[in-house]
Parts: sequence; structure tokens; C-alpha cells
Amino acid sequence: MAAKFDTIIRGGTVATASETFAADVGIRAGRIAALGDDLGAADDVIDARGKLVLPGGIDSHVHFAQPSGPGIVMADDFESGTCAAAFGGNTLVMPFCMQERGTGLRQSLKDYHAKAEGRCHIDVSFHLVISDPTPQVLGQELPALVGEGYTSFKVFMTYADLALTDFQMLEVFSVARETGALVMVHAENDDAIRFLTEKLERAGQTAPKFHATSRPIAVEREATHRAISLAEIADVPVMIVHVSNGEAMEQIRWAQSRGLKVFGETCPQYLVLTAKDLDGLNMEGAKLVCSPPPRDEASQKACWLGLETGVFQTFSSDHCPFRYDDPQGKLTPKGRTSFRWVPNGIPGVETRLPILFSEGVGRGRITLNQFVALSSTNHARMYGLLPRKGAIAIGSDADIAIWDPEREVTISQDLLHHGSDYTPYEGIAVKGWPVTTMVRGRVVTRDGELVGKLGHGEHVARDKSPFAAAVGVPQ
Ligand code: DUC
Ligand code: ZN
Ligand code: ZN
Repeated sequence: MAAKFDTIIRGGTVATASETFAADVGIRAGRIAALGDDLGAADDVIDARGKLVLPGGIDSHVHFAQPSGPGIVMADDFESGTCAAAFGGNTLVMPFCMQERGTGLRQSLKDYHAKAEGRCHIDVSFHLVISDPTPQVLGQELPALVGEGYTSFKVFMTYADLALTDFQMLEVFSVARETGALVMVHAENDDAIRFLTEKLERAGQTAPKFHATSRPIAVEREATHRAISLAEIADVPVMIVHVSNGEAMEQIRWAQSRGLKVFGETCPQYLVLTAKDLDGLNMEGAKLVCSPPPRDEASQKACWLGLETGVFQTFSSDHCPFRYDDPQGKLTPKGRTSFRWVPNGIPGVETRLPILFSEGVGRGRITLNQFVALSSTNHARMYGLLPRKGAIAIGSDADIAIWDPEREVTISQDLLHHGSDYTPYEGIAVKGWPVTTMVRGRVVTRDGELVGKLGHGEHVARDKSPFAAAVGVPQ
């Protein structure tokens, strides 16, 4: 007689990135131990009849507890951020460990681990942000940290104190090549943004809606092309994050058609918001200020096309939350009235998947299996977590989201668990909602209740990116 399971998820429809089938899921010691019918006894049986049983969402682009400038406080720490993520059907998030200039990477990581330790409801795995590529960082810290499982890092082409020169980008890229790490790029042309911002301010055009005017599509298209060219020169794979429009998407598609290992990510704000949504809101337009900014309907269509056709591998939230009605939030510091001072970023970790499910699967733009790939499996593959994460397969961690595909919800701030005091997606009606989230066999959220124990979430070290490892120098 087979050993009893800790939990059986019974009667649901399992979907993976490639298949959909009816099966019960037997879980033992935090892992998936069996898939099939009549699995026998378990301590806990979860009735999933009429429900979808999916790999838990992996959101590979979130910001929690990140220093954001004098007097500004991010609205989510690891506790509230991972709680909101769990309610949104996620079982693992990938936050950034932001290196501040003058601080070493090890010290930065120590600080972020201290913020996360014992405070996570779901699993986390850090990316690094390289803002100060000193010889010590490039020659010692970064290679050592890749070896310890921090196998992806982000570089910025804009923002004072973050932007790297092309030379520095090439230096970081070549460390990625040597170590098999994957570089993520925030692609916007810093000089062009500064030029346009000064011009707008001189003309008195300082309301939040001019944030979008200061970062037009050409700013992103040019930087995307440049990042791709630098990656080609360094012969290294690269992930262009938060792609907002068709022209940037076309650069990625062009690179892919030439056989380059160039990958892309887009986010909910580029599918359901436009720059017009900032208009007419006056200062409340600050609620939608993020970079790159939302664009227009043609850009939304292009981003859908990128998801449907595989130009984009990952769909992430870029959750970067601030409060609006708060002296430490969107409108600080007081007296600085230009859009230039509005902290960039919007919340979205809890709404990412219902929006993609409803607008994507519900409207026939993507299949259920594409949804699983874009929301979970591809993130695991890109960032070296597969097959432990992002899969419903024997031996994988039992990281599972159970969805009610029929549940109709109108997104509203009242329903959400993040630390922001608003959602940019207020009033959007969706069909399909995650009802249970389980991390390594333990239920974290069930029927709208948080039932998990704070601290169950752990940091997960990773293998090298399979794409990056393929071109990297063998160790
Ligand atoms: N870039 C991000 O990646 N996230 C939020 C804001 C930004 O500019
Ligand atoms: Zn970015
Ligand atoms: Zn981001």
C-alpha cells in the first residue's frame, strides 16, 4: 500500500505550459508525489472540482522595501508584498536587491536578506541591480554571487544614480557571459529623457500626465536597440524588461530573427492602460506614473502580439508600489510640483494574473497553456528555477494555485492586500480568480483568507540561466 499523502488536490483540471488534463495531485513533504486518479488517503483533501490547478504564479519583476529617494517610502515590505502576491495566485516572486552607489553587492544583499528574513509568505529569489560596477564588484563580488545562486542582474540605462554608460554595460555583460548569468535591461535613453523633461518644465508643462510625454516611444526603442547591440557585441543573452510598445518589441523580434538570444518581458500596464488614463486626473495622474509609461491602443495590441507569438517570454507585474495620499508617497517631496519628482512605479502584483487570465484566456488571445507559460513556467526556465518551480510534475515543489475560472470580480482597492492606497486597475472587470495558493505543500491563502504562517516563504538560490550558461565560459 502506497504511503499516505499529506494533501491531495482532488477533482481539478491540471494545466501546465504544454498540456491540460484531469488529475488529482498527491503531495508529500512539500513536493508533488503523484498525479492520477484514486490516489488514496491524505491528511487533507482539497476539493478542486470545477477548478483549474495550475503551477503557482512566478512574478519575476517586483520591488519591495526598496529605497526610493529622500522622504519616500515604498508601500510594500516583504510581508505585505508577499501576502498580496499570494492572494494574486503567486507562489514565488523575484524582487530586486538594489545596489546603492558606494555600497558593495554583498552588503546590499545582506541588507535585503535582513528585510526579507522571516517576513515572507511565499518564496522569493533575488535579482541584483548593478549600479556601481567597480573593479571589486565586477572582478570578485559578482562572479562569487552568481556561483551562490544569484544568477540574474538588472542594469539601468536611465535614472540618476543608476544609469550605466555603454562602456559599463559592456563590462557587466562580459561578467554575465563568463559566469552564465542573465542580464535584465531597463531600456530608456537617459539623455533624451533629461532633454525632454527640461523642455517641458520650461514650458510649464509639469502635471503628472507630462511624465508620458517626457519618455516617448523613441526613447525606449533607441535604448532597446542599443542594449541589443551591446549584448551582441559582448555575445551574451539579454532580457529586455517592461517592454511597452510595438517599436521596442520589433527590435526584440528582429534580434531573435537573427538568432540572438534576446528575450522580452511585458506587464499589465501596457495591456490595459494608456497615457490618456493619466490625462484629466490632474495630480491623481501621479497614481499611474511608471516607466516606461503606458502608451496607446496600438501599443497594447503590439504587446498582446508579443505575448501571443512568443517574442515575450515573461509577463510580470513590475510591482513598484507607492501610496498616493501619504506624505511619503507619490506627491512628495512637498513643493516639488513637476512630474520629475513623482516616484516611478505602480502596484500590480495581486492583479497581474487575473488580468492576463481574463483578457488573455477569457478573450481567446492566448491559450490556457500559454497563460501558464507566461505567468510561471517561462519565468522558472529563464531564471534557472525549473523544474523545482513553475511546473506541476512529480518531484517539483508543490507550488500550486487553484483558480475558479468562472468567478467574476471587479478589481477594486477594497479587495486587495498590497500596501498602496489605490490600484491603477480600479473598476476593471475580470472573470477568473485564484482561490487557493499553496507553497511547498502548505496552503497560504484559501477562499480569501490568509491561512499561511508568516516566515514560510524562503529565499531560493538558482542554477545558471540555461540560455546564458549555453554561451558562458564553462566553469
Ligand atoms: N523601473 C522598474 O523596473 N520598475 C519600476 C520603475 C522603473 O522605472
Ligand atoms: Zn526598470
Ligand atoms: Zn521594475
